[in-house]
Amino acid sequence: MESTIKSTLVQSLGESNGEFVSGQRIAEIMGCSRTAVWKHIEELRQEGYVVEAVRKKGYRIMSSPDTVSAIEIQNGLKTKKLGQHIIHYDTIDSTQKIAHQLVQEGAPEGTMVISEEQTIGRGRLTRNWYSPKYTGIWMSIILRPNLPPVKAPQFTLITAVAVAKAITEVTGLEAEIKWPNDILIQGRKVTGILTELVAESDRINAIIIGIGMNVNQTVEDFPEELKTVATSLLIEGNEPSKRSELVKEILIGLEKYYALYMTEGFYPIKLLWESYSISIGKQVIARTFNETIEGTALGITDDGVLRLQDKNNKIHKIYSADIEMK
Ligand code: BTX
Repeated sequence: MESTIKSTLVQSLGESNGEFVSGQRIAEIMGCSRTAVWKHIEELRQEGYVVEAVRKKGYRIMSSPDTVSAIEIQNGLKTKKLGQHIIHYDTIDSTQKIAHQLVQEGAPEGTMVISEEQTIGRGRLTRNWYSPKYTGIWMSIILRPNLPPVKAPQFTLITAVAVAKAITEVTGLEAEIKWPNDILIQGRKVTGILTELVAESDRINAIIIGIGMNVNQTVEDFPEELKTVATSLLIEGNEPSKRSELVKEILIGLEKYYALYMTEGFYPIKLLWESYSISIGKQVIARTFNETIEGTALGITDDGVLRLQDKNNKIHKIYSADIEMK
């Protein structure tokens, strides 16, 4: 089915909040005959929607397939920019790679790439990100803030707050942030964030925020080397979650915190971030590019840089590192 027809149909049924919508009404909204409406409903059913049809009452959607298609995400999405333009794949090598291409083509702020599966999902440095089909959220969002490039790392922290909040809103689970880019539940990684910068001399051209979230995997679904370090929302909460709902919450939160940051600076984000942080006040080992420092994580600066106090009471500023909790 053509995606605009499908989108109008799903939206007109969705906006009735579980009430029946008559075939006549749908035909008016869509500008087609009632027979055509019936045909489109049949096509929706073939794509996994459960649609109830009752004579003289009309149609209503009982359940939608768990995809992260643009239609599912945009249905009822209350954002101004983020996610208003979505490119959805069934399978792709990496959504970050596609987002970089879109940036070069001039894609507007808020453009998002999402895939049901990634075959070469990327982590930081040269690491891989395991992104199996239909069970997680693998997405990249393009932002174009008018800021100098040094501000880019703060976007990892803004995103972490939006993601942690979305997890709690949708599942009730408590997510924690480990500086700078891990979201953990019960000490295991449920989400990774990869912030990449495209800069022109002294200005940001674009920031590409990659989010990888494990949603409906079971322990058996993870490869051996991840079984003890990774987790999913299903494993932690014993209930499957609808991925499109989580994506919507992430987009709403990210738009809100991004706007807050652009108007009031990093300080309010810092406070929110600290409320989710598990590293602060703890003994940690920070492995930076060229050294390993052990000490107490004191907190983050007003710029989002980690402050670490070693055993000689020297305070180090850590801009980028892997953190191990002791
Ligand atoms: P990171 O470098 O902090 O974490 C990568 C490490 O995390 C891996 O070396 C591995 O040990 C572990 N890992 C790999 N896959 C998973 C997983 N599914 N769950 C938990 N742990 C895992 C984190 O990098 C940033 C990840 C961003 C991923 C998104 S997905 C959408 C976008 N497109 C893309 O290619 N990457 C980003």
